Amino acid sequence: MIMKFPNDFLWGAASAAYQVEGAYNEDGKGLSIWDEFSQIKGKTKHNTNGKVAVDFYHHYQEDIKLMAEMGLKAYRFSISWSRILPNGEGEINQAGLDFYERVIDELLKNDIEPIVTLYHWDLPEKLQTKYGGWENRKLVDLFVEYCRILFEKFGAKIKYWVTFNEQNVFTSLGYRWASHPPNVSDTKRMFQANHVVNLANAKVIQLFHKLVPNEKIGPSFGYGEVYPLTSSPADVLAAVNANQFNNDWWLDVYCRGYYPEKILRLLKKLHLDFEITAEDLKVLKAGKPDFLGINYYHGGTVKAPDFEKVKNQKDFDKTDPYLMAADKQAASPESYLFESVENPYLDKTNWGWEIDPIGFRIALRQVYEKYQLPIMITENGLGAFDKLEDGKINDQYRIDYLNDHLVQVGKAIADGVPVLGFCAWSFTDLLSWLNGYDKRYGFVYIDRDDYSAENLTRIKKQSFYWYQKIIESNGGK
Ligand code: BGP
Repeated sequence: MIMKFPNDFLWGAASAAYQVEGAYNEDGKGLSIWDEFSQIKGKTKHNTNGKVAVDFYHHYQEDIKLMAEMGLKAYRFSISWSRILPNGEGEINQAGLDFYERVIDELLKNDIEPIVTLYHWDLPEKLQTKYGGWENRKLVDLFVEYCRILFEKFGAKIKYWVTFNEQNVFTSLGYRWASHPPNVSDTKRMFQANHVVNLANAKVIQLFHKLVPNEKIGPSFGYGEVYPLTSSPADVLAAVNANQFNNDWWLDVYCRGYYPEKILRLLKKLHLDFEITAEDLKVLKAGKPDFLGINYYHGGTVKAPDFEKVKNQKDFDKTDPYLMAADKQAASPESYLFESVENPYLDKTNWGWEIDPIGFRIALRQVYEKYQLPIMITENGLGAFDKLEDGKINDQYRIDYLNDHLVQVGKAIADGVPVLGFCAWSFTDLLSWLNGYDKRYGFVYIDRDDYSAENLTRIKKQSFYWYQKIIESNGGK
């Protein structure tokens, strides 16, 4: 790769507490909704869970030593709310704060910039059972209080903070598709929970700007550019709709403080709307981020919806589709806007995710040109079945994938997009939320399988040495 990256470019890697830490009930940690959800049979592959994960909790020094050896400039990790506040509110667990302080200090000692995510999906279980989780506005203040503790404690040490990781993903999968906690499948409830998260995001940003005025904060969004299947104007319009529904629905709120009007009107028509007060609008407008975190894996392709098909949906009632539909999913806003199709030009990973490096450049251009905020790439990487052979892992496919994506990041920078850094997903192998431990992402192999966590030995993959060279040469010579 021969690209020009800024001199202070943050070559990084990313992870999340539940996926790496383990020690799920040690040193006073409370349970999270993921600790509970993973107990429900059949929800995750082989019923895997994060009880041990890759035991970063006890291996953090060893892992940070490897990061330093690689030359990593930044490490993005998340803080587990229930390690700080076992009940989500009330008494602070000092041992939890101490753990993160040790991690942060160890990173700083090794000249690695810590990038801290405040919420990567592991809500304290008590807040779900006591208040009903994100559907309840009470969560806004509780989240702000939790963050206040962290800003006061670590504000002087951390330059980059991420509010919510992929709000689009955890609200959809958790409240609409019941494949994440809290295991709900109700589209209306999803929109309600999503609005509460938006308020929490904006309020925390406001607090941050008051308490830590010199540093930066923003959400990490799971962005995917949506293409039209053909150049037929109806398909192009469908892609405009899909981009608004899948991307602007969140990014407009983060960056402009309001929801896209077209989607709001559609939700109203489908009785999927939610309460937005005048005060809410003020809050959303006042909580603008300093940068946007972008997680990029893949985009999508759409064609114009077949309205005849929509009308003929089982139990569809033209006057009141939401209330009359026996299956609430029949009131699908997407079916009025676009129909998702396969892209005939793109290959896929073993897990069926399209591989689209040029889409990355398009995404970065679109996001920057629209919102004019610096971008931190907070995730990008390839999940694969890696094989340990003669003590080595030759993951050339991962090198190719990352190289192709980084080339496009370099081109986007040359196009004029201010990209602050690139956090590969991930540094070590870790738990994939639903796929267990055999979908591997790391530069460092962790010797464990789905069923046992016996040795957890760390082994550097081929890609480790490749990324080391990329960092050393600031993008390659
Ligand atoms: C993102 C999440 C990460 C990570 C990644 C890979 O959506 O922010 O936490 O898990 O996707 O996903 P998966 O593990 O499903 O392959």
